[in-house]
Amino acid sequence: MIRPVLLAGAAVSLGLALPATAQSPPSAADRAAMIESALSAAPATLRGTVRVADFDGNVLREGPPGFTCLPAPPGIAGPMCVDEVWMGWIQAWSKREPFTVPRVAFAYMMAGDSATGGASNIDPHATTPSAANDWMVEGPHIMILTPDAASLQAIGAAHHHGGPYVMWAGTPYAHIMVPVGPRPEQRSVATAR
Ligand SMILES: [Cu+2]
Repeated sequence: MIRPVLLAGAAVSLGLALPATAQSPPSAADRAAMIESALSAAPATLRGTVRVADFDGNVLREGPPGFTCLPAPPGIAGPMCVDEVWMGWIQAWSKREPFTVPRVAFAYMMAGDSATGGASNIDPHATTPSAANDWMVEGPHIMILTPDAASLQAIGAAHHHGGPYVMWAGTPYAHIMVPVGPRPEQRSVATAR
């Protein structure tokens, strides 16, 4: 479950096309809800200790260097736990800045995308499903960044065979998606009349 109202400020700093809202420090209940959302993305091996932050960079729970879990942003993707390289990737993606993958890097989305989230598999900046943008609501998955363009090419973008595939191929934000759980119901696409 996601709570978009709580995360409206976060969406603004993520660069999503949502109306700006006044920022105030999250209440204790909001913090608890964000932590619960963020930790739903963690594998059991990290859940007990991992750092939790919001998209404004506020640390909601301290943890060791390495992974940071983030709550689900409203309307896109889902909660995720990312390493340091992926943190830089999120910044670059949200600000539409260049990004060069320095090394293999990992992210967990063990809760999958939010039912009201997901992403276009081809357009890194699409914010809603369309008939043309191959919108995906993925189930539980792991995400891998690699500087190896040949590997991305070999894996390819086709995502209906159950195995790994590349999201946002041919962009600076290309990454490997590794499904590890059932794919949920997909969002419906608004059609023009
Ligand atoms: Cu993902």
